[in-house]
Amino acid sequence: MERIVLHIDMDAFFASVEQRDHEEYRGKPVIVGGLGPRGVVSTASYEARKFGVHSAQAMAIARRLCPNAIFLHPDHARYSDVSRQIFSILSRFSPVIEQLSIDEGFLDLTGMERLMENPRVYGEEIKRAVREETGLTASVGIAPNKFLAKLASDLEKPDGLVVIRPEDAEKVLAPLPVNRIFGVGKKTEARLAALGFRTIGQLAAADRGKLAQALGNRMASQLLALAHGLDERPVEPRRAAQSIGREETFDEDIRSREEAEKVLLALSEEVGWRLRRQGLFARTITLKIRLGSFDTFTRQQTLPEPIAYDEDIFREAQTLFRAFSMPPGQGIRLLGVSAGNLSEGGEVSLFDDHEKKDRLYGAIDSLKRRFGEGVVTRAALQTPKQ
Ligand code: TTP
Ligand code: MG
Repeated sequence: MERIVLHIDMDAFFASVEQRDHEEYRGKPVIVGGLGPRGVVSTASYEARKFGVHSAQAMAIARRLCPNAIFLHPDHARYSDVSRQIFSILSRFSPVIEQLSIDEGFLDLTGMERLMENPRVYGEEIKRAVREETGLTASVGIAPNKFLAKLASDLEKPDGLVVIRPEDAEKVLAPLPVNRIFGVGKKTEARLAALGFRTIGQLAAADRGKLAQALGNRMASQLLALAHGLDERPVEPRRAAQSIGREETFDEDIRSREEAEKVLLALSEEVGWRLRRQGLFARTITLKIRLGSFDTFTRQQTLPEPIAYDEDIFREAQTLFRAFSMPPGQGIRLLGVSAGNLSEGGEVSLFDDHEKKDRLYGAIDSLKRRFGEGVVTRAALQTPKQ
């Protein structure tokens, strides 16, 4: 059966919330992200993007490109509230919603033809409801599957609405670069370029046997299907988790930094395992420290790349911990590590870069599934207590 899938993605989400809530920021370049020396841009308003500022860029570079921008620290709690409001609006328009991240999701509109005049008008109604009730603009794509719907929502950002009809899919795809296919990162792009494929149209016309020889059967078929605009993945109703965290309170306050780092490693491994089990990646790592005095501190780092491996999570938690200056004479009562700003990273790591690590973690995770979480831990945790 022909499906109708709608993808909606808020425009410059964090920055737009800030501009909505502060009249004096409107029409001006606004950059949201980590403001410390290792800070990374979470997002930039469209006014700031004109200067070349973009998500995941080092804040130091953004400052150089656009020194007169308004620089803001992200207020995740507020963005999460707005996100909840958006998804509750969307739930009036389809019973089947898959939330992909804080500001984007898929709606399955298949079978709802009688409820809507036509998909475009329905898309306009959804955009209007979101705008009127939240004061924010969104971009919408409507197509016969997820791949095309997501691609469509991006084509006329911001405030866009693009419908790709099944019969137009290949025509729309043909001129686009191959990296518009999800899962095609820098490495796959380079491999495809070496084979002479730069556009999706060129890839669609590729000889299957030759492609399989170069890239393996599985990847060749996946790429070819997508290049022809075919994607069978269903819209799977679910709510994206906002964050995944683990914390531990100690019977006796911890006084050695080394001891604390061992706990952080264990917590990072648990968080990593939970992320990977759900196919999620995180762009923010938060460290929580509660002292013997019950004073509680959180420190947060936003990252250029989404992560899910234990060692990456631990590295961030450790860096945050080392930068934390402990008030003298205090012990640590509780430590916590949490991963936020979650996205479905499965797509990002589908093909390249992570293959080796994915195999390693695949093995570790399958042991954990079979024998319980405690079965595999790192060498550093097994050294006897001094
Ligand atoms: P996106 O939807 O990727 O970006 P955006 O909404 O800011 O801009 P647009 O969709 O119009 O291109 O991400 C949604 C939010 O997630 C974004 O506002 C901030 C956060 N985010 C990060 O913190 N780090 C990142 O690297 C990215 C891409 C997004
Ligand atoms: Mg967005």
